[in-house]
Amino acid sequence: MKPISLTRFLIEEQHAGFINADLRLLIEVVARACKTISTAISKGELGGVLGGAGTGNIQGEAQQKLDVLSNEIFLEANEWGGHLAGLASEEMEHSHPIPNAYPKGNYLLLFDPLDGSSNIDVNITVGTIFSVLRCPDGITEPEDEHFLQPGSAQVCAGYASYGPSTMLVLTTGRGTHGFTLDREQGSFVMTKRDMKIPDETKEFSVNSSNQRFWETPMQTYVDDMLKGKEGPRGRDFNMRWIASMVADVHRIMTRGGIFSYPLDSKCRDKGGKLRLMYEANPMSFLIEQAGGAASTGRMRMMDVQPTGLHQRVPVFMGSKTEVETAVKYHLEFDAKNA
Ligand code: AHM
Ligand code: MG
Repeated sequence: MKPISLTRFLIEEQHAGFINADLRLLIEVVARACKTISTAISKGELGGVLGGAGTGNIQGEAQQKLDVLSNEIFLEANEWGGHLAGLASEEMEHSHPIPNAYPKGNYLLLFDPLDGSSNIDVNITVGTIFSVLRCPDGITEPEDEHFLQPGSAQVCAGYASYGPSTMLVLTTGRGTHGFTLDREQGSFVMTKRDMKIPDETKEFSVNSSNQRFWETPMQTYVDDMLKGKEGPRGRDFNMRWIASMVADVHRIMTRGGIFSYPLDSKCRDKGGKLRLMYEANPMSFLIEQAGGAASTGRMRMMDVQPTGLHQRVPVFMGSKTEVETAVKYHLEFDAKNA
């Protein structure tokens, strides 16, 4: 079958009644913004976009020039199209309602414009993550509280992975599909329809330099994997950690595995390291739609009722059986220590 473009895929989804014209436009605009970010990243040092911006975001993290630039690209691209009521980003303390000068739509867009920022300056894959929610009925000027909907309310989620090739991976609730950027044509082309994550895996992804800070059940879970064939898991495991969630999740989306950023004593007060609304939830939606599972270690990620725009959570996602195993370690520990 001849590969189809993202545009054709979306138009066909619209004609079949699965998405409406506004959501189609929204996804097209997001894809265009990702292309612009991809172009900036691919220029590397020549584009003058590497290095620190000299500013910090609300979460106390030093911003890179590309964090700031990608955030501006997303805001600029999405403000005027008439498909959104508001936006929220990792890089902005509060949500951003669409200015009155522009037409307004019914969707809310949340995004991490440049995920894996620590990898920018070393030419390793980074990404953009986004999540789309409906604006509650009757609200024309959404505030932070209107974004606080569980992941199960998402109507669309996706990420762009800026690696050796740029990919856009997308779900609107009917499977997860991958598109590769054809730079000569300037368009995303479907290269993976209906991605499926293998249920079982022998590969885990975690920053094990944090091991001594983890909770006991996480320590036991990883110890048991490291014991390999001779241990309780009865098989050898491999480990990968890119420190770009998009790149690690994309590998898992392609060949299976479990990605984890667990609770540890350094981030316990904050609830975890990764952010629920624009990192964990959109990735969970994509993973579940590809047959995988996503959990906090104690409950389904997409059932978490959010309490803050920048809320953090522990994360376990990927191959279904492996995520269930990780959750079992946590729940059994909790039951014994109740
Ligand atoms: P960022 O959004 O500020 O880039 O932070 C999120 C990133 C994830 O992409 C990645 O999985 C994690 O932070 C890496 O953390 P660490 O440096 O602790 O390994
Ligand atoms: Mg991030």
